[in-house]
Amino acid sequence: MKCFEKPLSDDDLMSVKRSIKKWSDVPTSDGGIDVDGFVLLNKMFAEKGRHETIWIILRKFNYTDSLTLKDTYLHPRFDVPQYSSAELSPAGYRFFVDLFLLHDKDNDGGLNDSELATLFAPTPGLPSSWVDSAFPSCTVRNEAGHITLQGWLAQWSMTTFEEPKVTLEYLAYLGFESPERGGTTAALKVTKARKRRNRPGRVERNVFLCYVIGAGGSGKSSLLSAFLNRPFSSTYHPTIKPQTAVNSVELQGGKQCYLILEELGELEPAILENRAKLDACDLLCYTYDSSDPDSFEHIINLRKRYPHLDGLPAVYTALKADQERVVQRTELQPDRYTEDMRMAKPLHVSVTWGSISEFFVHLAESATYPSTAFPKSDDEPVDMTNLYIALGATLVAGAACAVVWKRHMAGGA
Ligand SMILES: Nc1nc2c(ncn2[C@@H]2O[C@H](COP(=O)(O)OP(=O)(O)OP(=O)(O)O)[C@@H](O)[C@H]2O)c(=O)[nH]1
Ligand SMILES: [Mg+2]
Repeated sequence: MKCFEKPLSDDDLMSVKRSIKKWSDVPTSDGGIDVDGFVLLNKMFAEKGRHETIWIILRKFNYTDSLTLKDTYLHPRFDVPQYSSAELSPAGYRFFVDLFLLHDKDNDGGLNDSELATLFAPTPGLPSSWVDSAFPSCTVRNEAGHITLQGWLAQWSMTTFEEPKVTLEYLAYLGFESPERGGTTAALKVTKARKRRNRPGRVERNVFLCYVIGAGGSGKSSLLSAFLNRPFSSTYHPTIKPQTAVNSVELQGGKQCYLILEELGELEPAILENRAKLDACDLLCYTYDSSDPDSFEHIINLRKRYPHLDGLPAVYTALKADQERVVQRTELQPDRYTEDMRMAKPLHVSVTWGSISEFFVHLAESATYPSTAFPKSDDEPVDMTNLYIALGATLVAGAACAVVWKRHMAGGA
């Protein structure tokens, strides 16, 4: 139907199957013919001089005369205007779900190396950005270290957000069929332009980018790894190359979104100076180590050096709350510093606490409702911040209070 735009009659189908059988003992089933049968069929066409039939099939699948995929099919026009972003459409997510399930041959909920190899066989290999980031290390894996369906979808959500053209190219290699015959762009969508960030209300996006910035050793990498549900490790490896972690987060009310956490490493100054990079960023997560007196100062210096950071929504976070809290060697203590800006006070969290997952929901909520992560305006009731005061105090009291936090988080949206 696809190739010749008319159905094959039952008789014709029977005779095709019969010819295949005559030539070899490739099995044919009631359902149809398998890959080997199909290849054999084309071989028969070739040997009988029916080359045009083969070319019709190849061209329908977007091959050129040199047997490569058409450039317009691999690289269709797809523009993402400023302040907008690219995301997968429901058809795009459906395609990647089906692809995962098709290739998870052993049904263990993860793609092992050989399953990944067959999945990517029609492509030039893993996208180069995946190789650079040591795929699948920046997303969710199972105990065996294999990417899960959740991680797979998160990885493609991130790729589409960062490099939509790569997603389009792979959709072509992997054989995405648009329901409306429109090509691979039907698997993507462009989000509504996001201009004024501090306008109250929801940002119409499902994929958010959050830069995690703060002093060396404050616990950023550990936060990224907790986001991917990895067990806590006390060994310290300073981050040099930027590092990302992507996962899905369920917002209050059950809606799901994807959150990309990025630690900037030695590129921190270069990225914070780059307007385009900051435009692409949905939220800043400022971190400091509440057990290190010299940690908070880094945030103060950053805000002084890059005043335009204040144009972005931000969440202040005191990490390592399981450790004893010390006085910061800064003129203003973190609570006072944020209070003076009319910002929410730092949340005290620790990756050693199970409640850390609630913090990621808070980040995703802040990215979705960015006006909540800006200084409070005069006409807003100030007691909104009490939520955070309560949070800071109860959390430091110990992990037992994690439940309290949960209740606060639930009540505070
Ligand atoms: N007790 C405790 N230790 C933590 C916590 N989070 C991180 N650490 C430890 O703090 C050290 C530094 O953590 P990292 O996550 O590597 O810090 P970082 O901010 O990524 O550091 P740079 O990459 O150098 O900027 C490591 O030894 C971690 O194990 C925490 O919540 N509690
Ligand atoms: Mg790090």
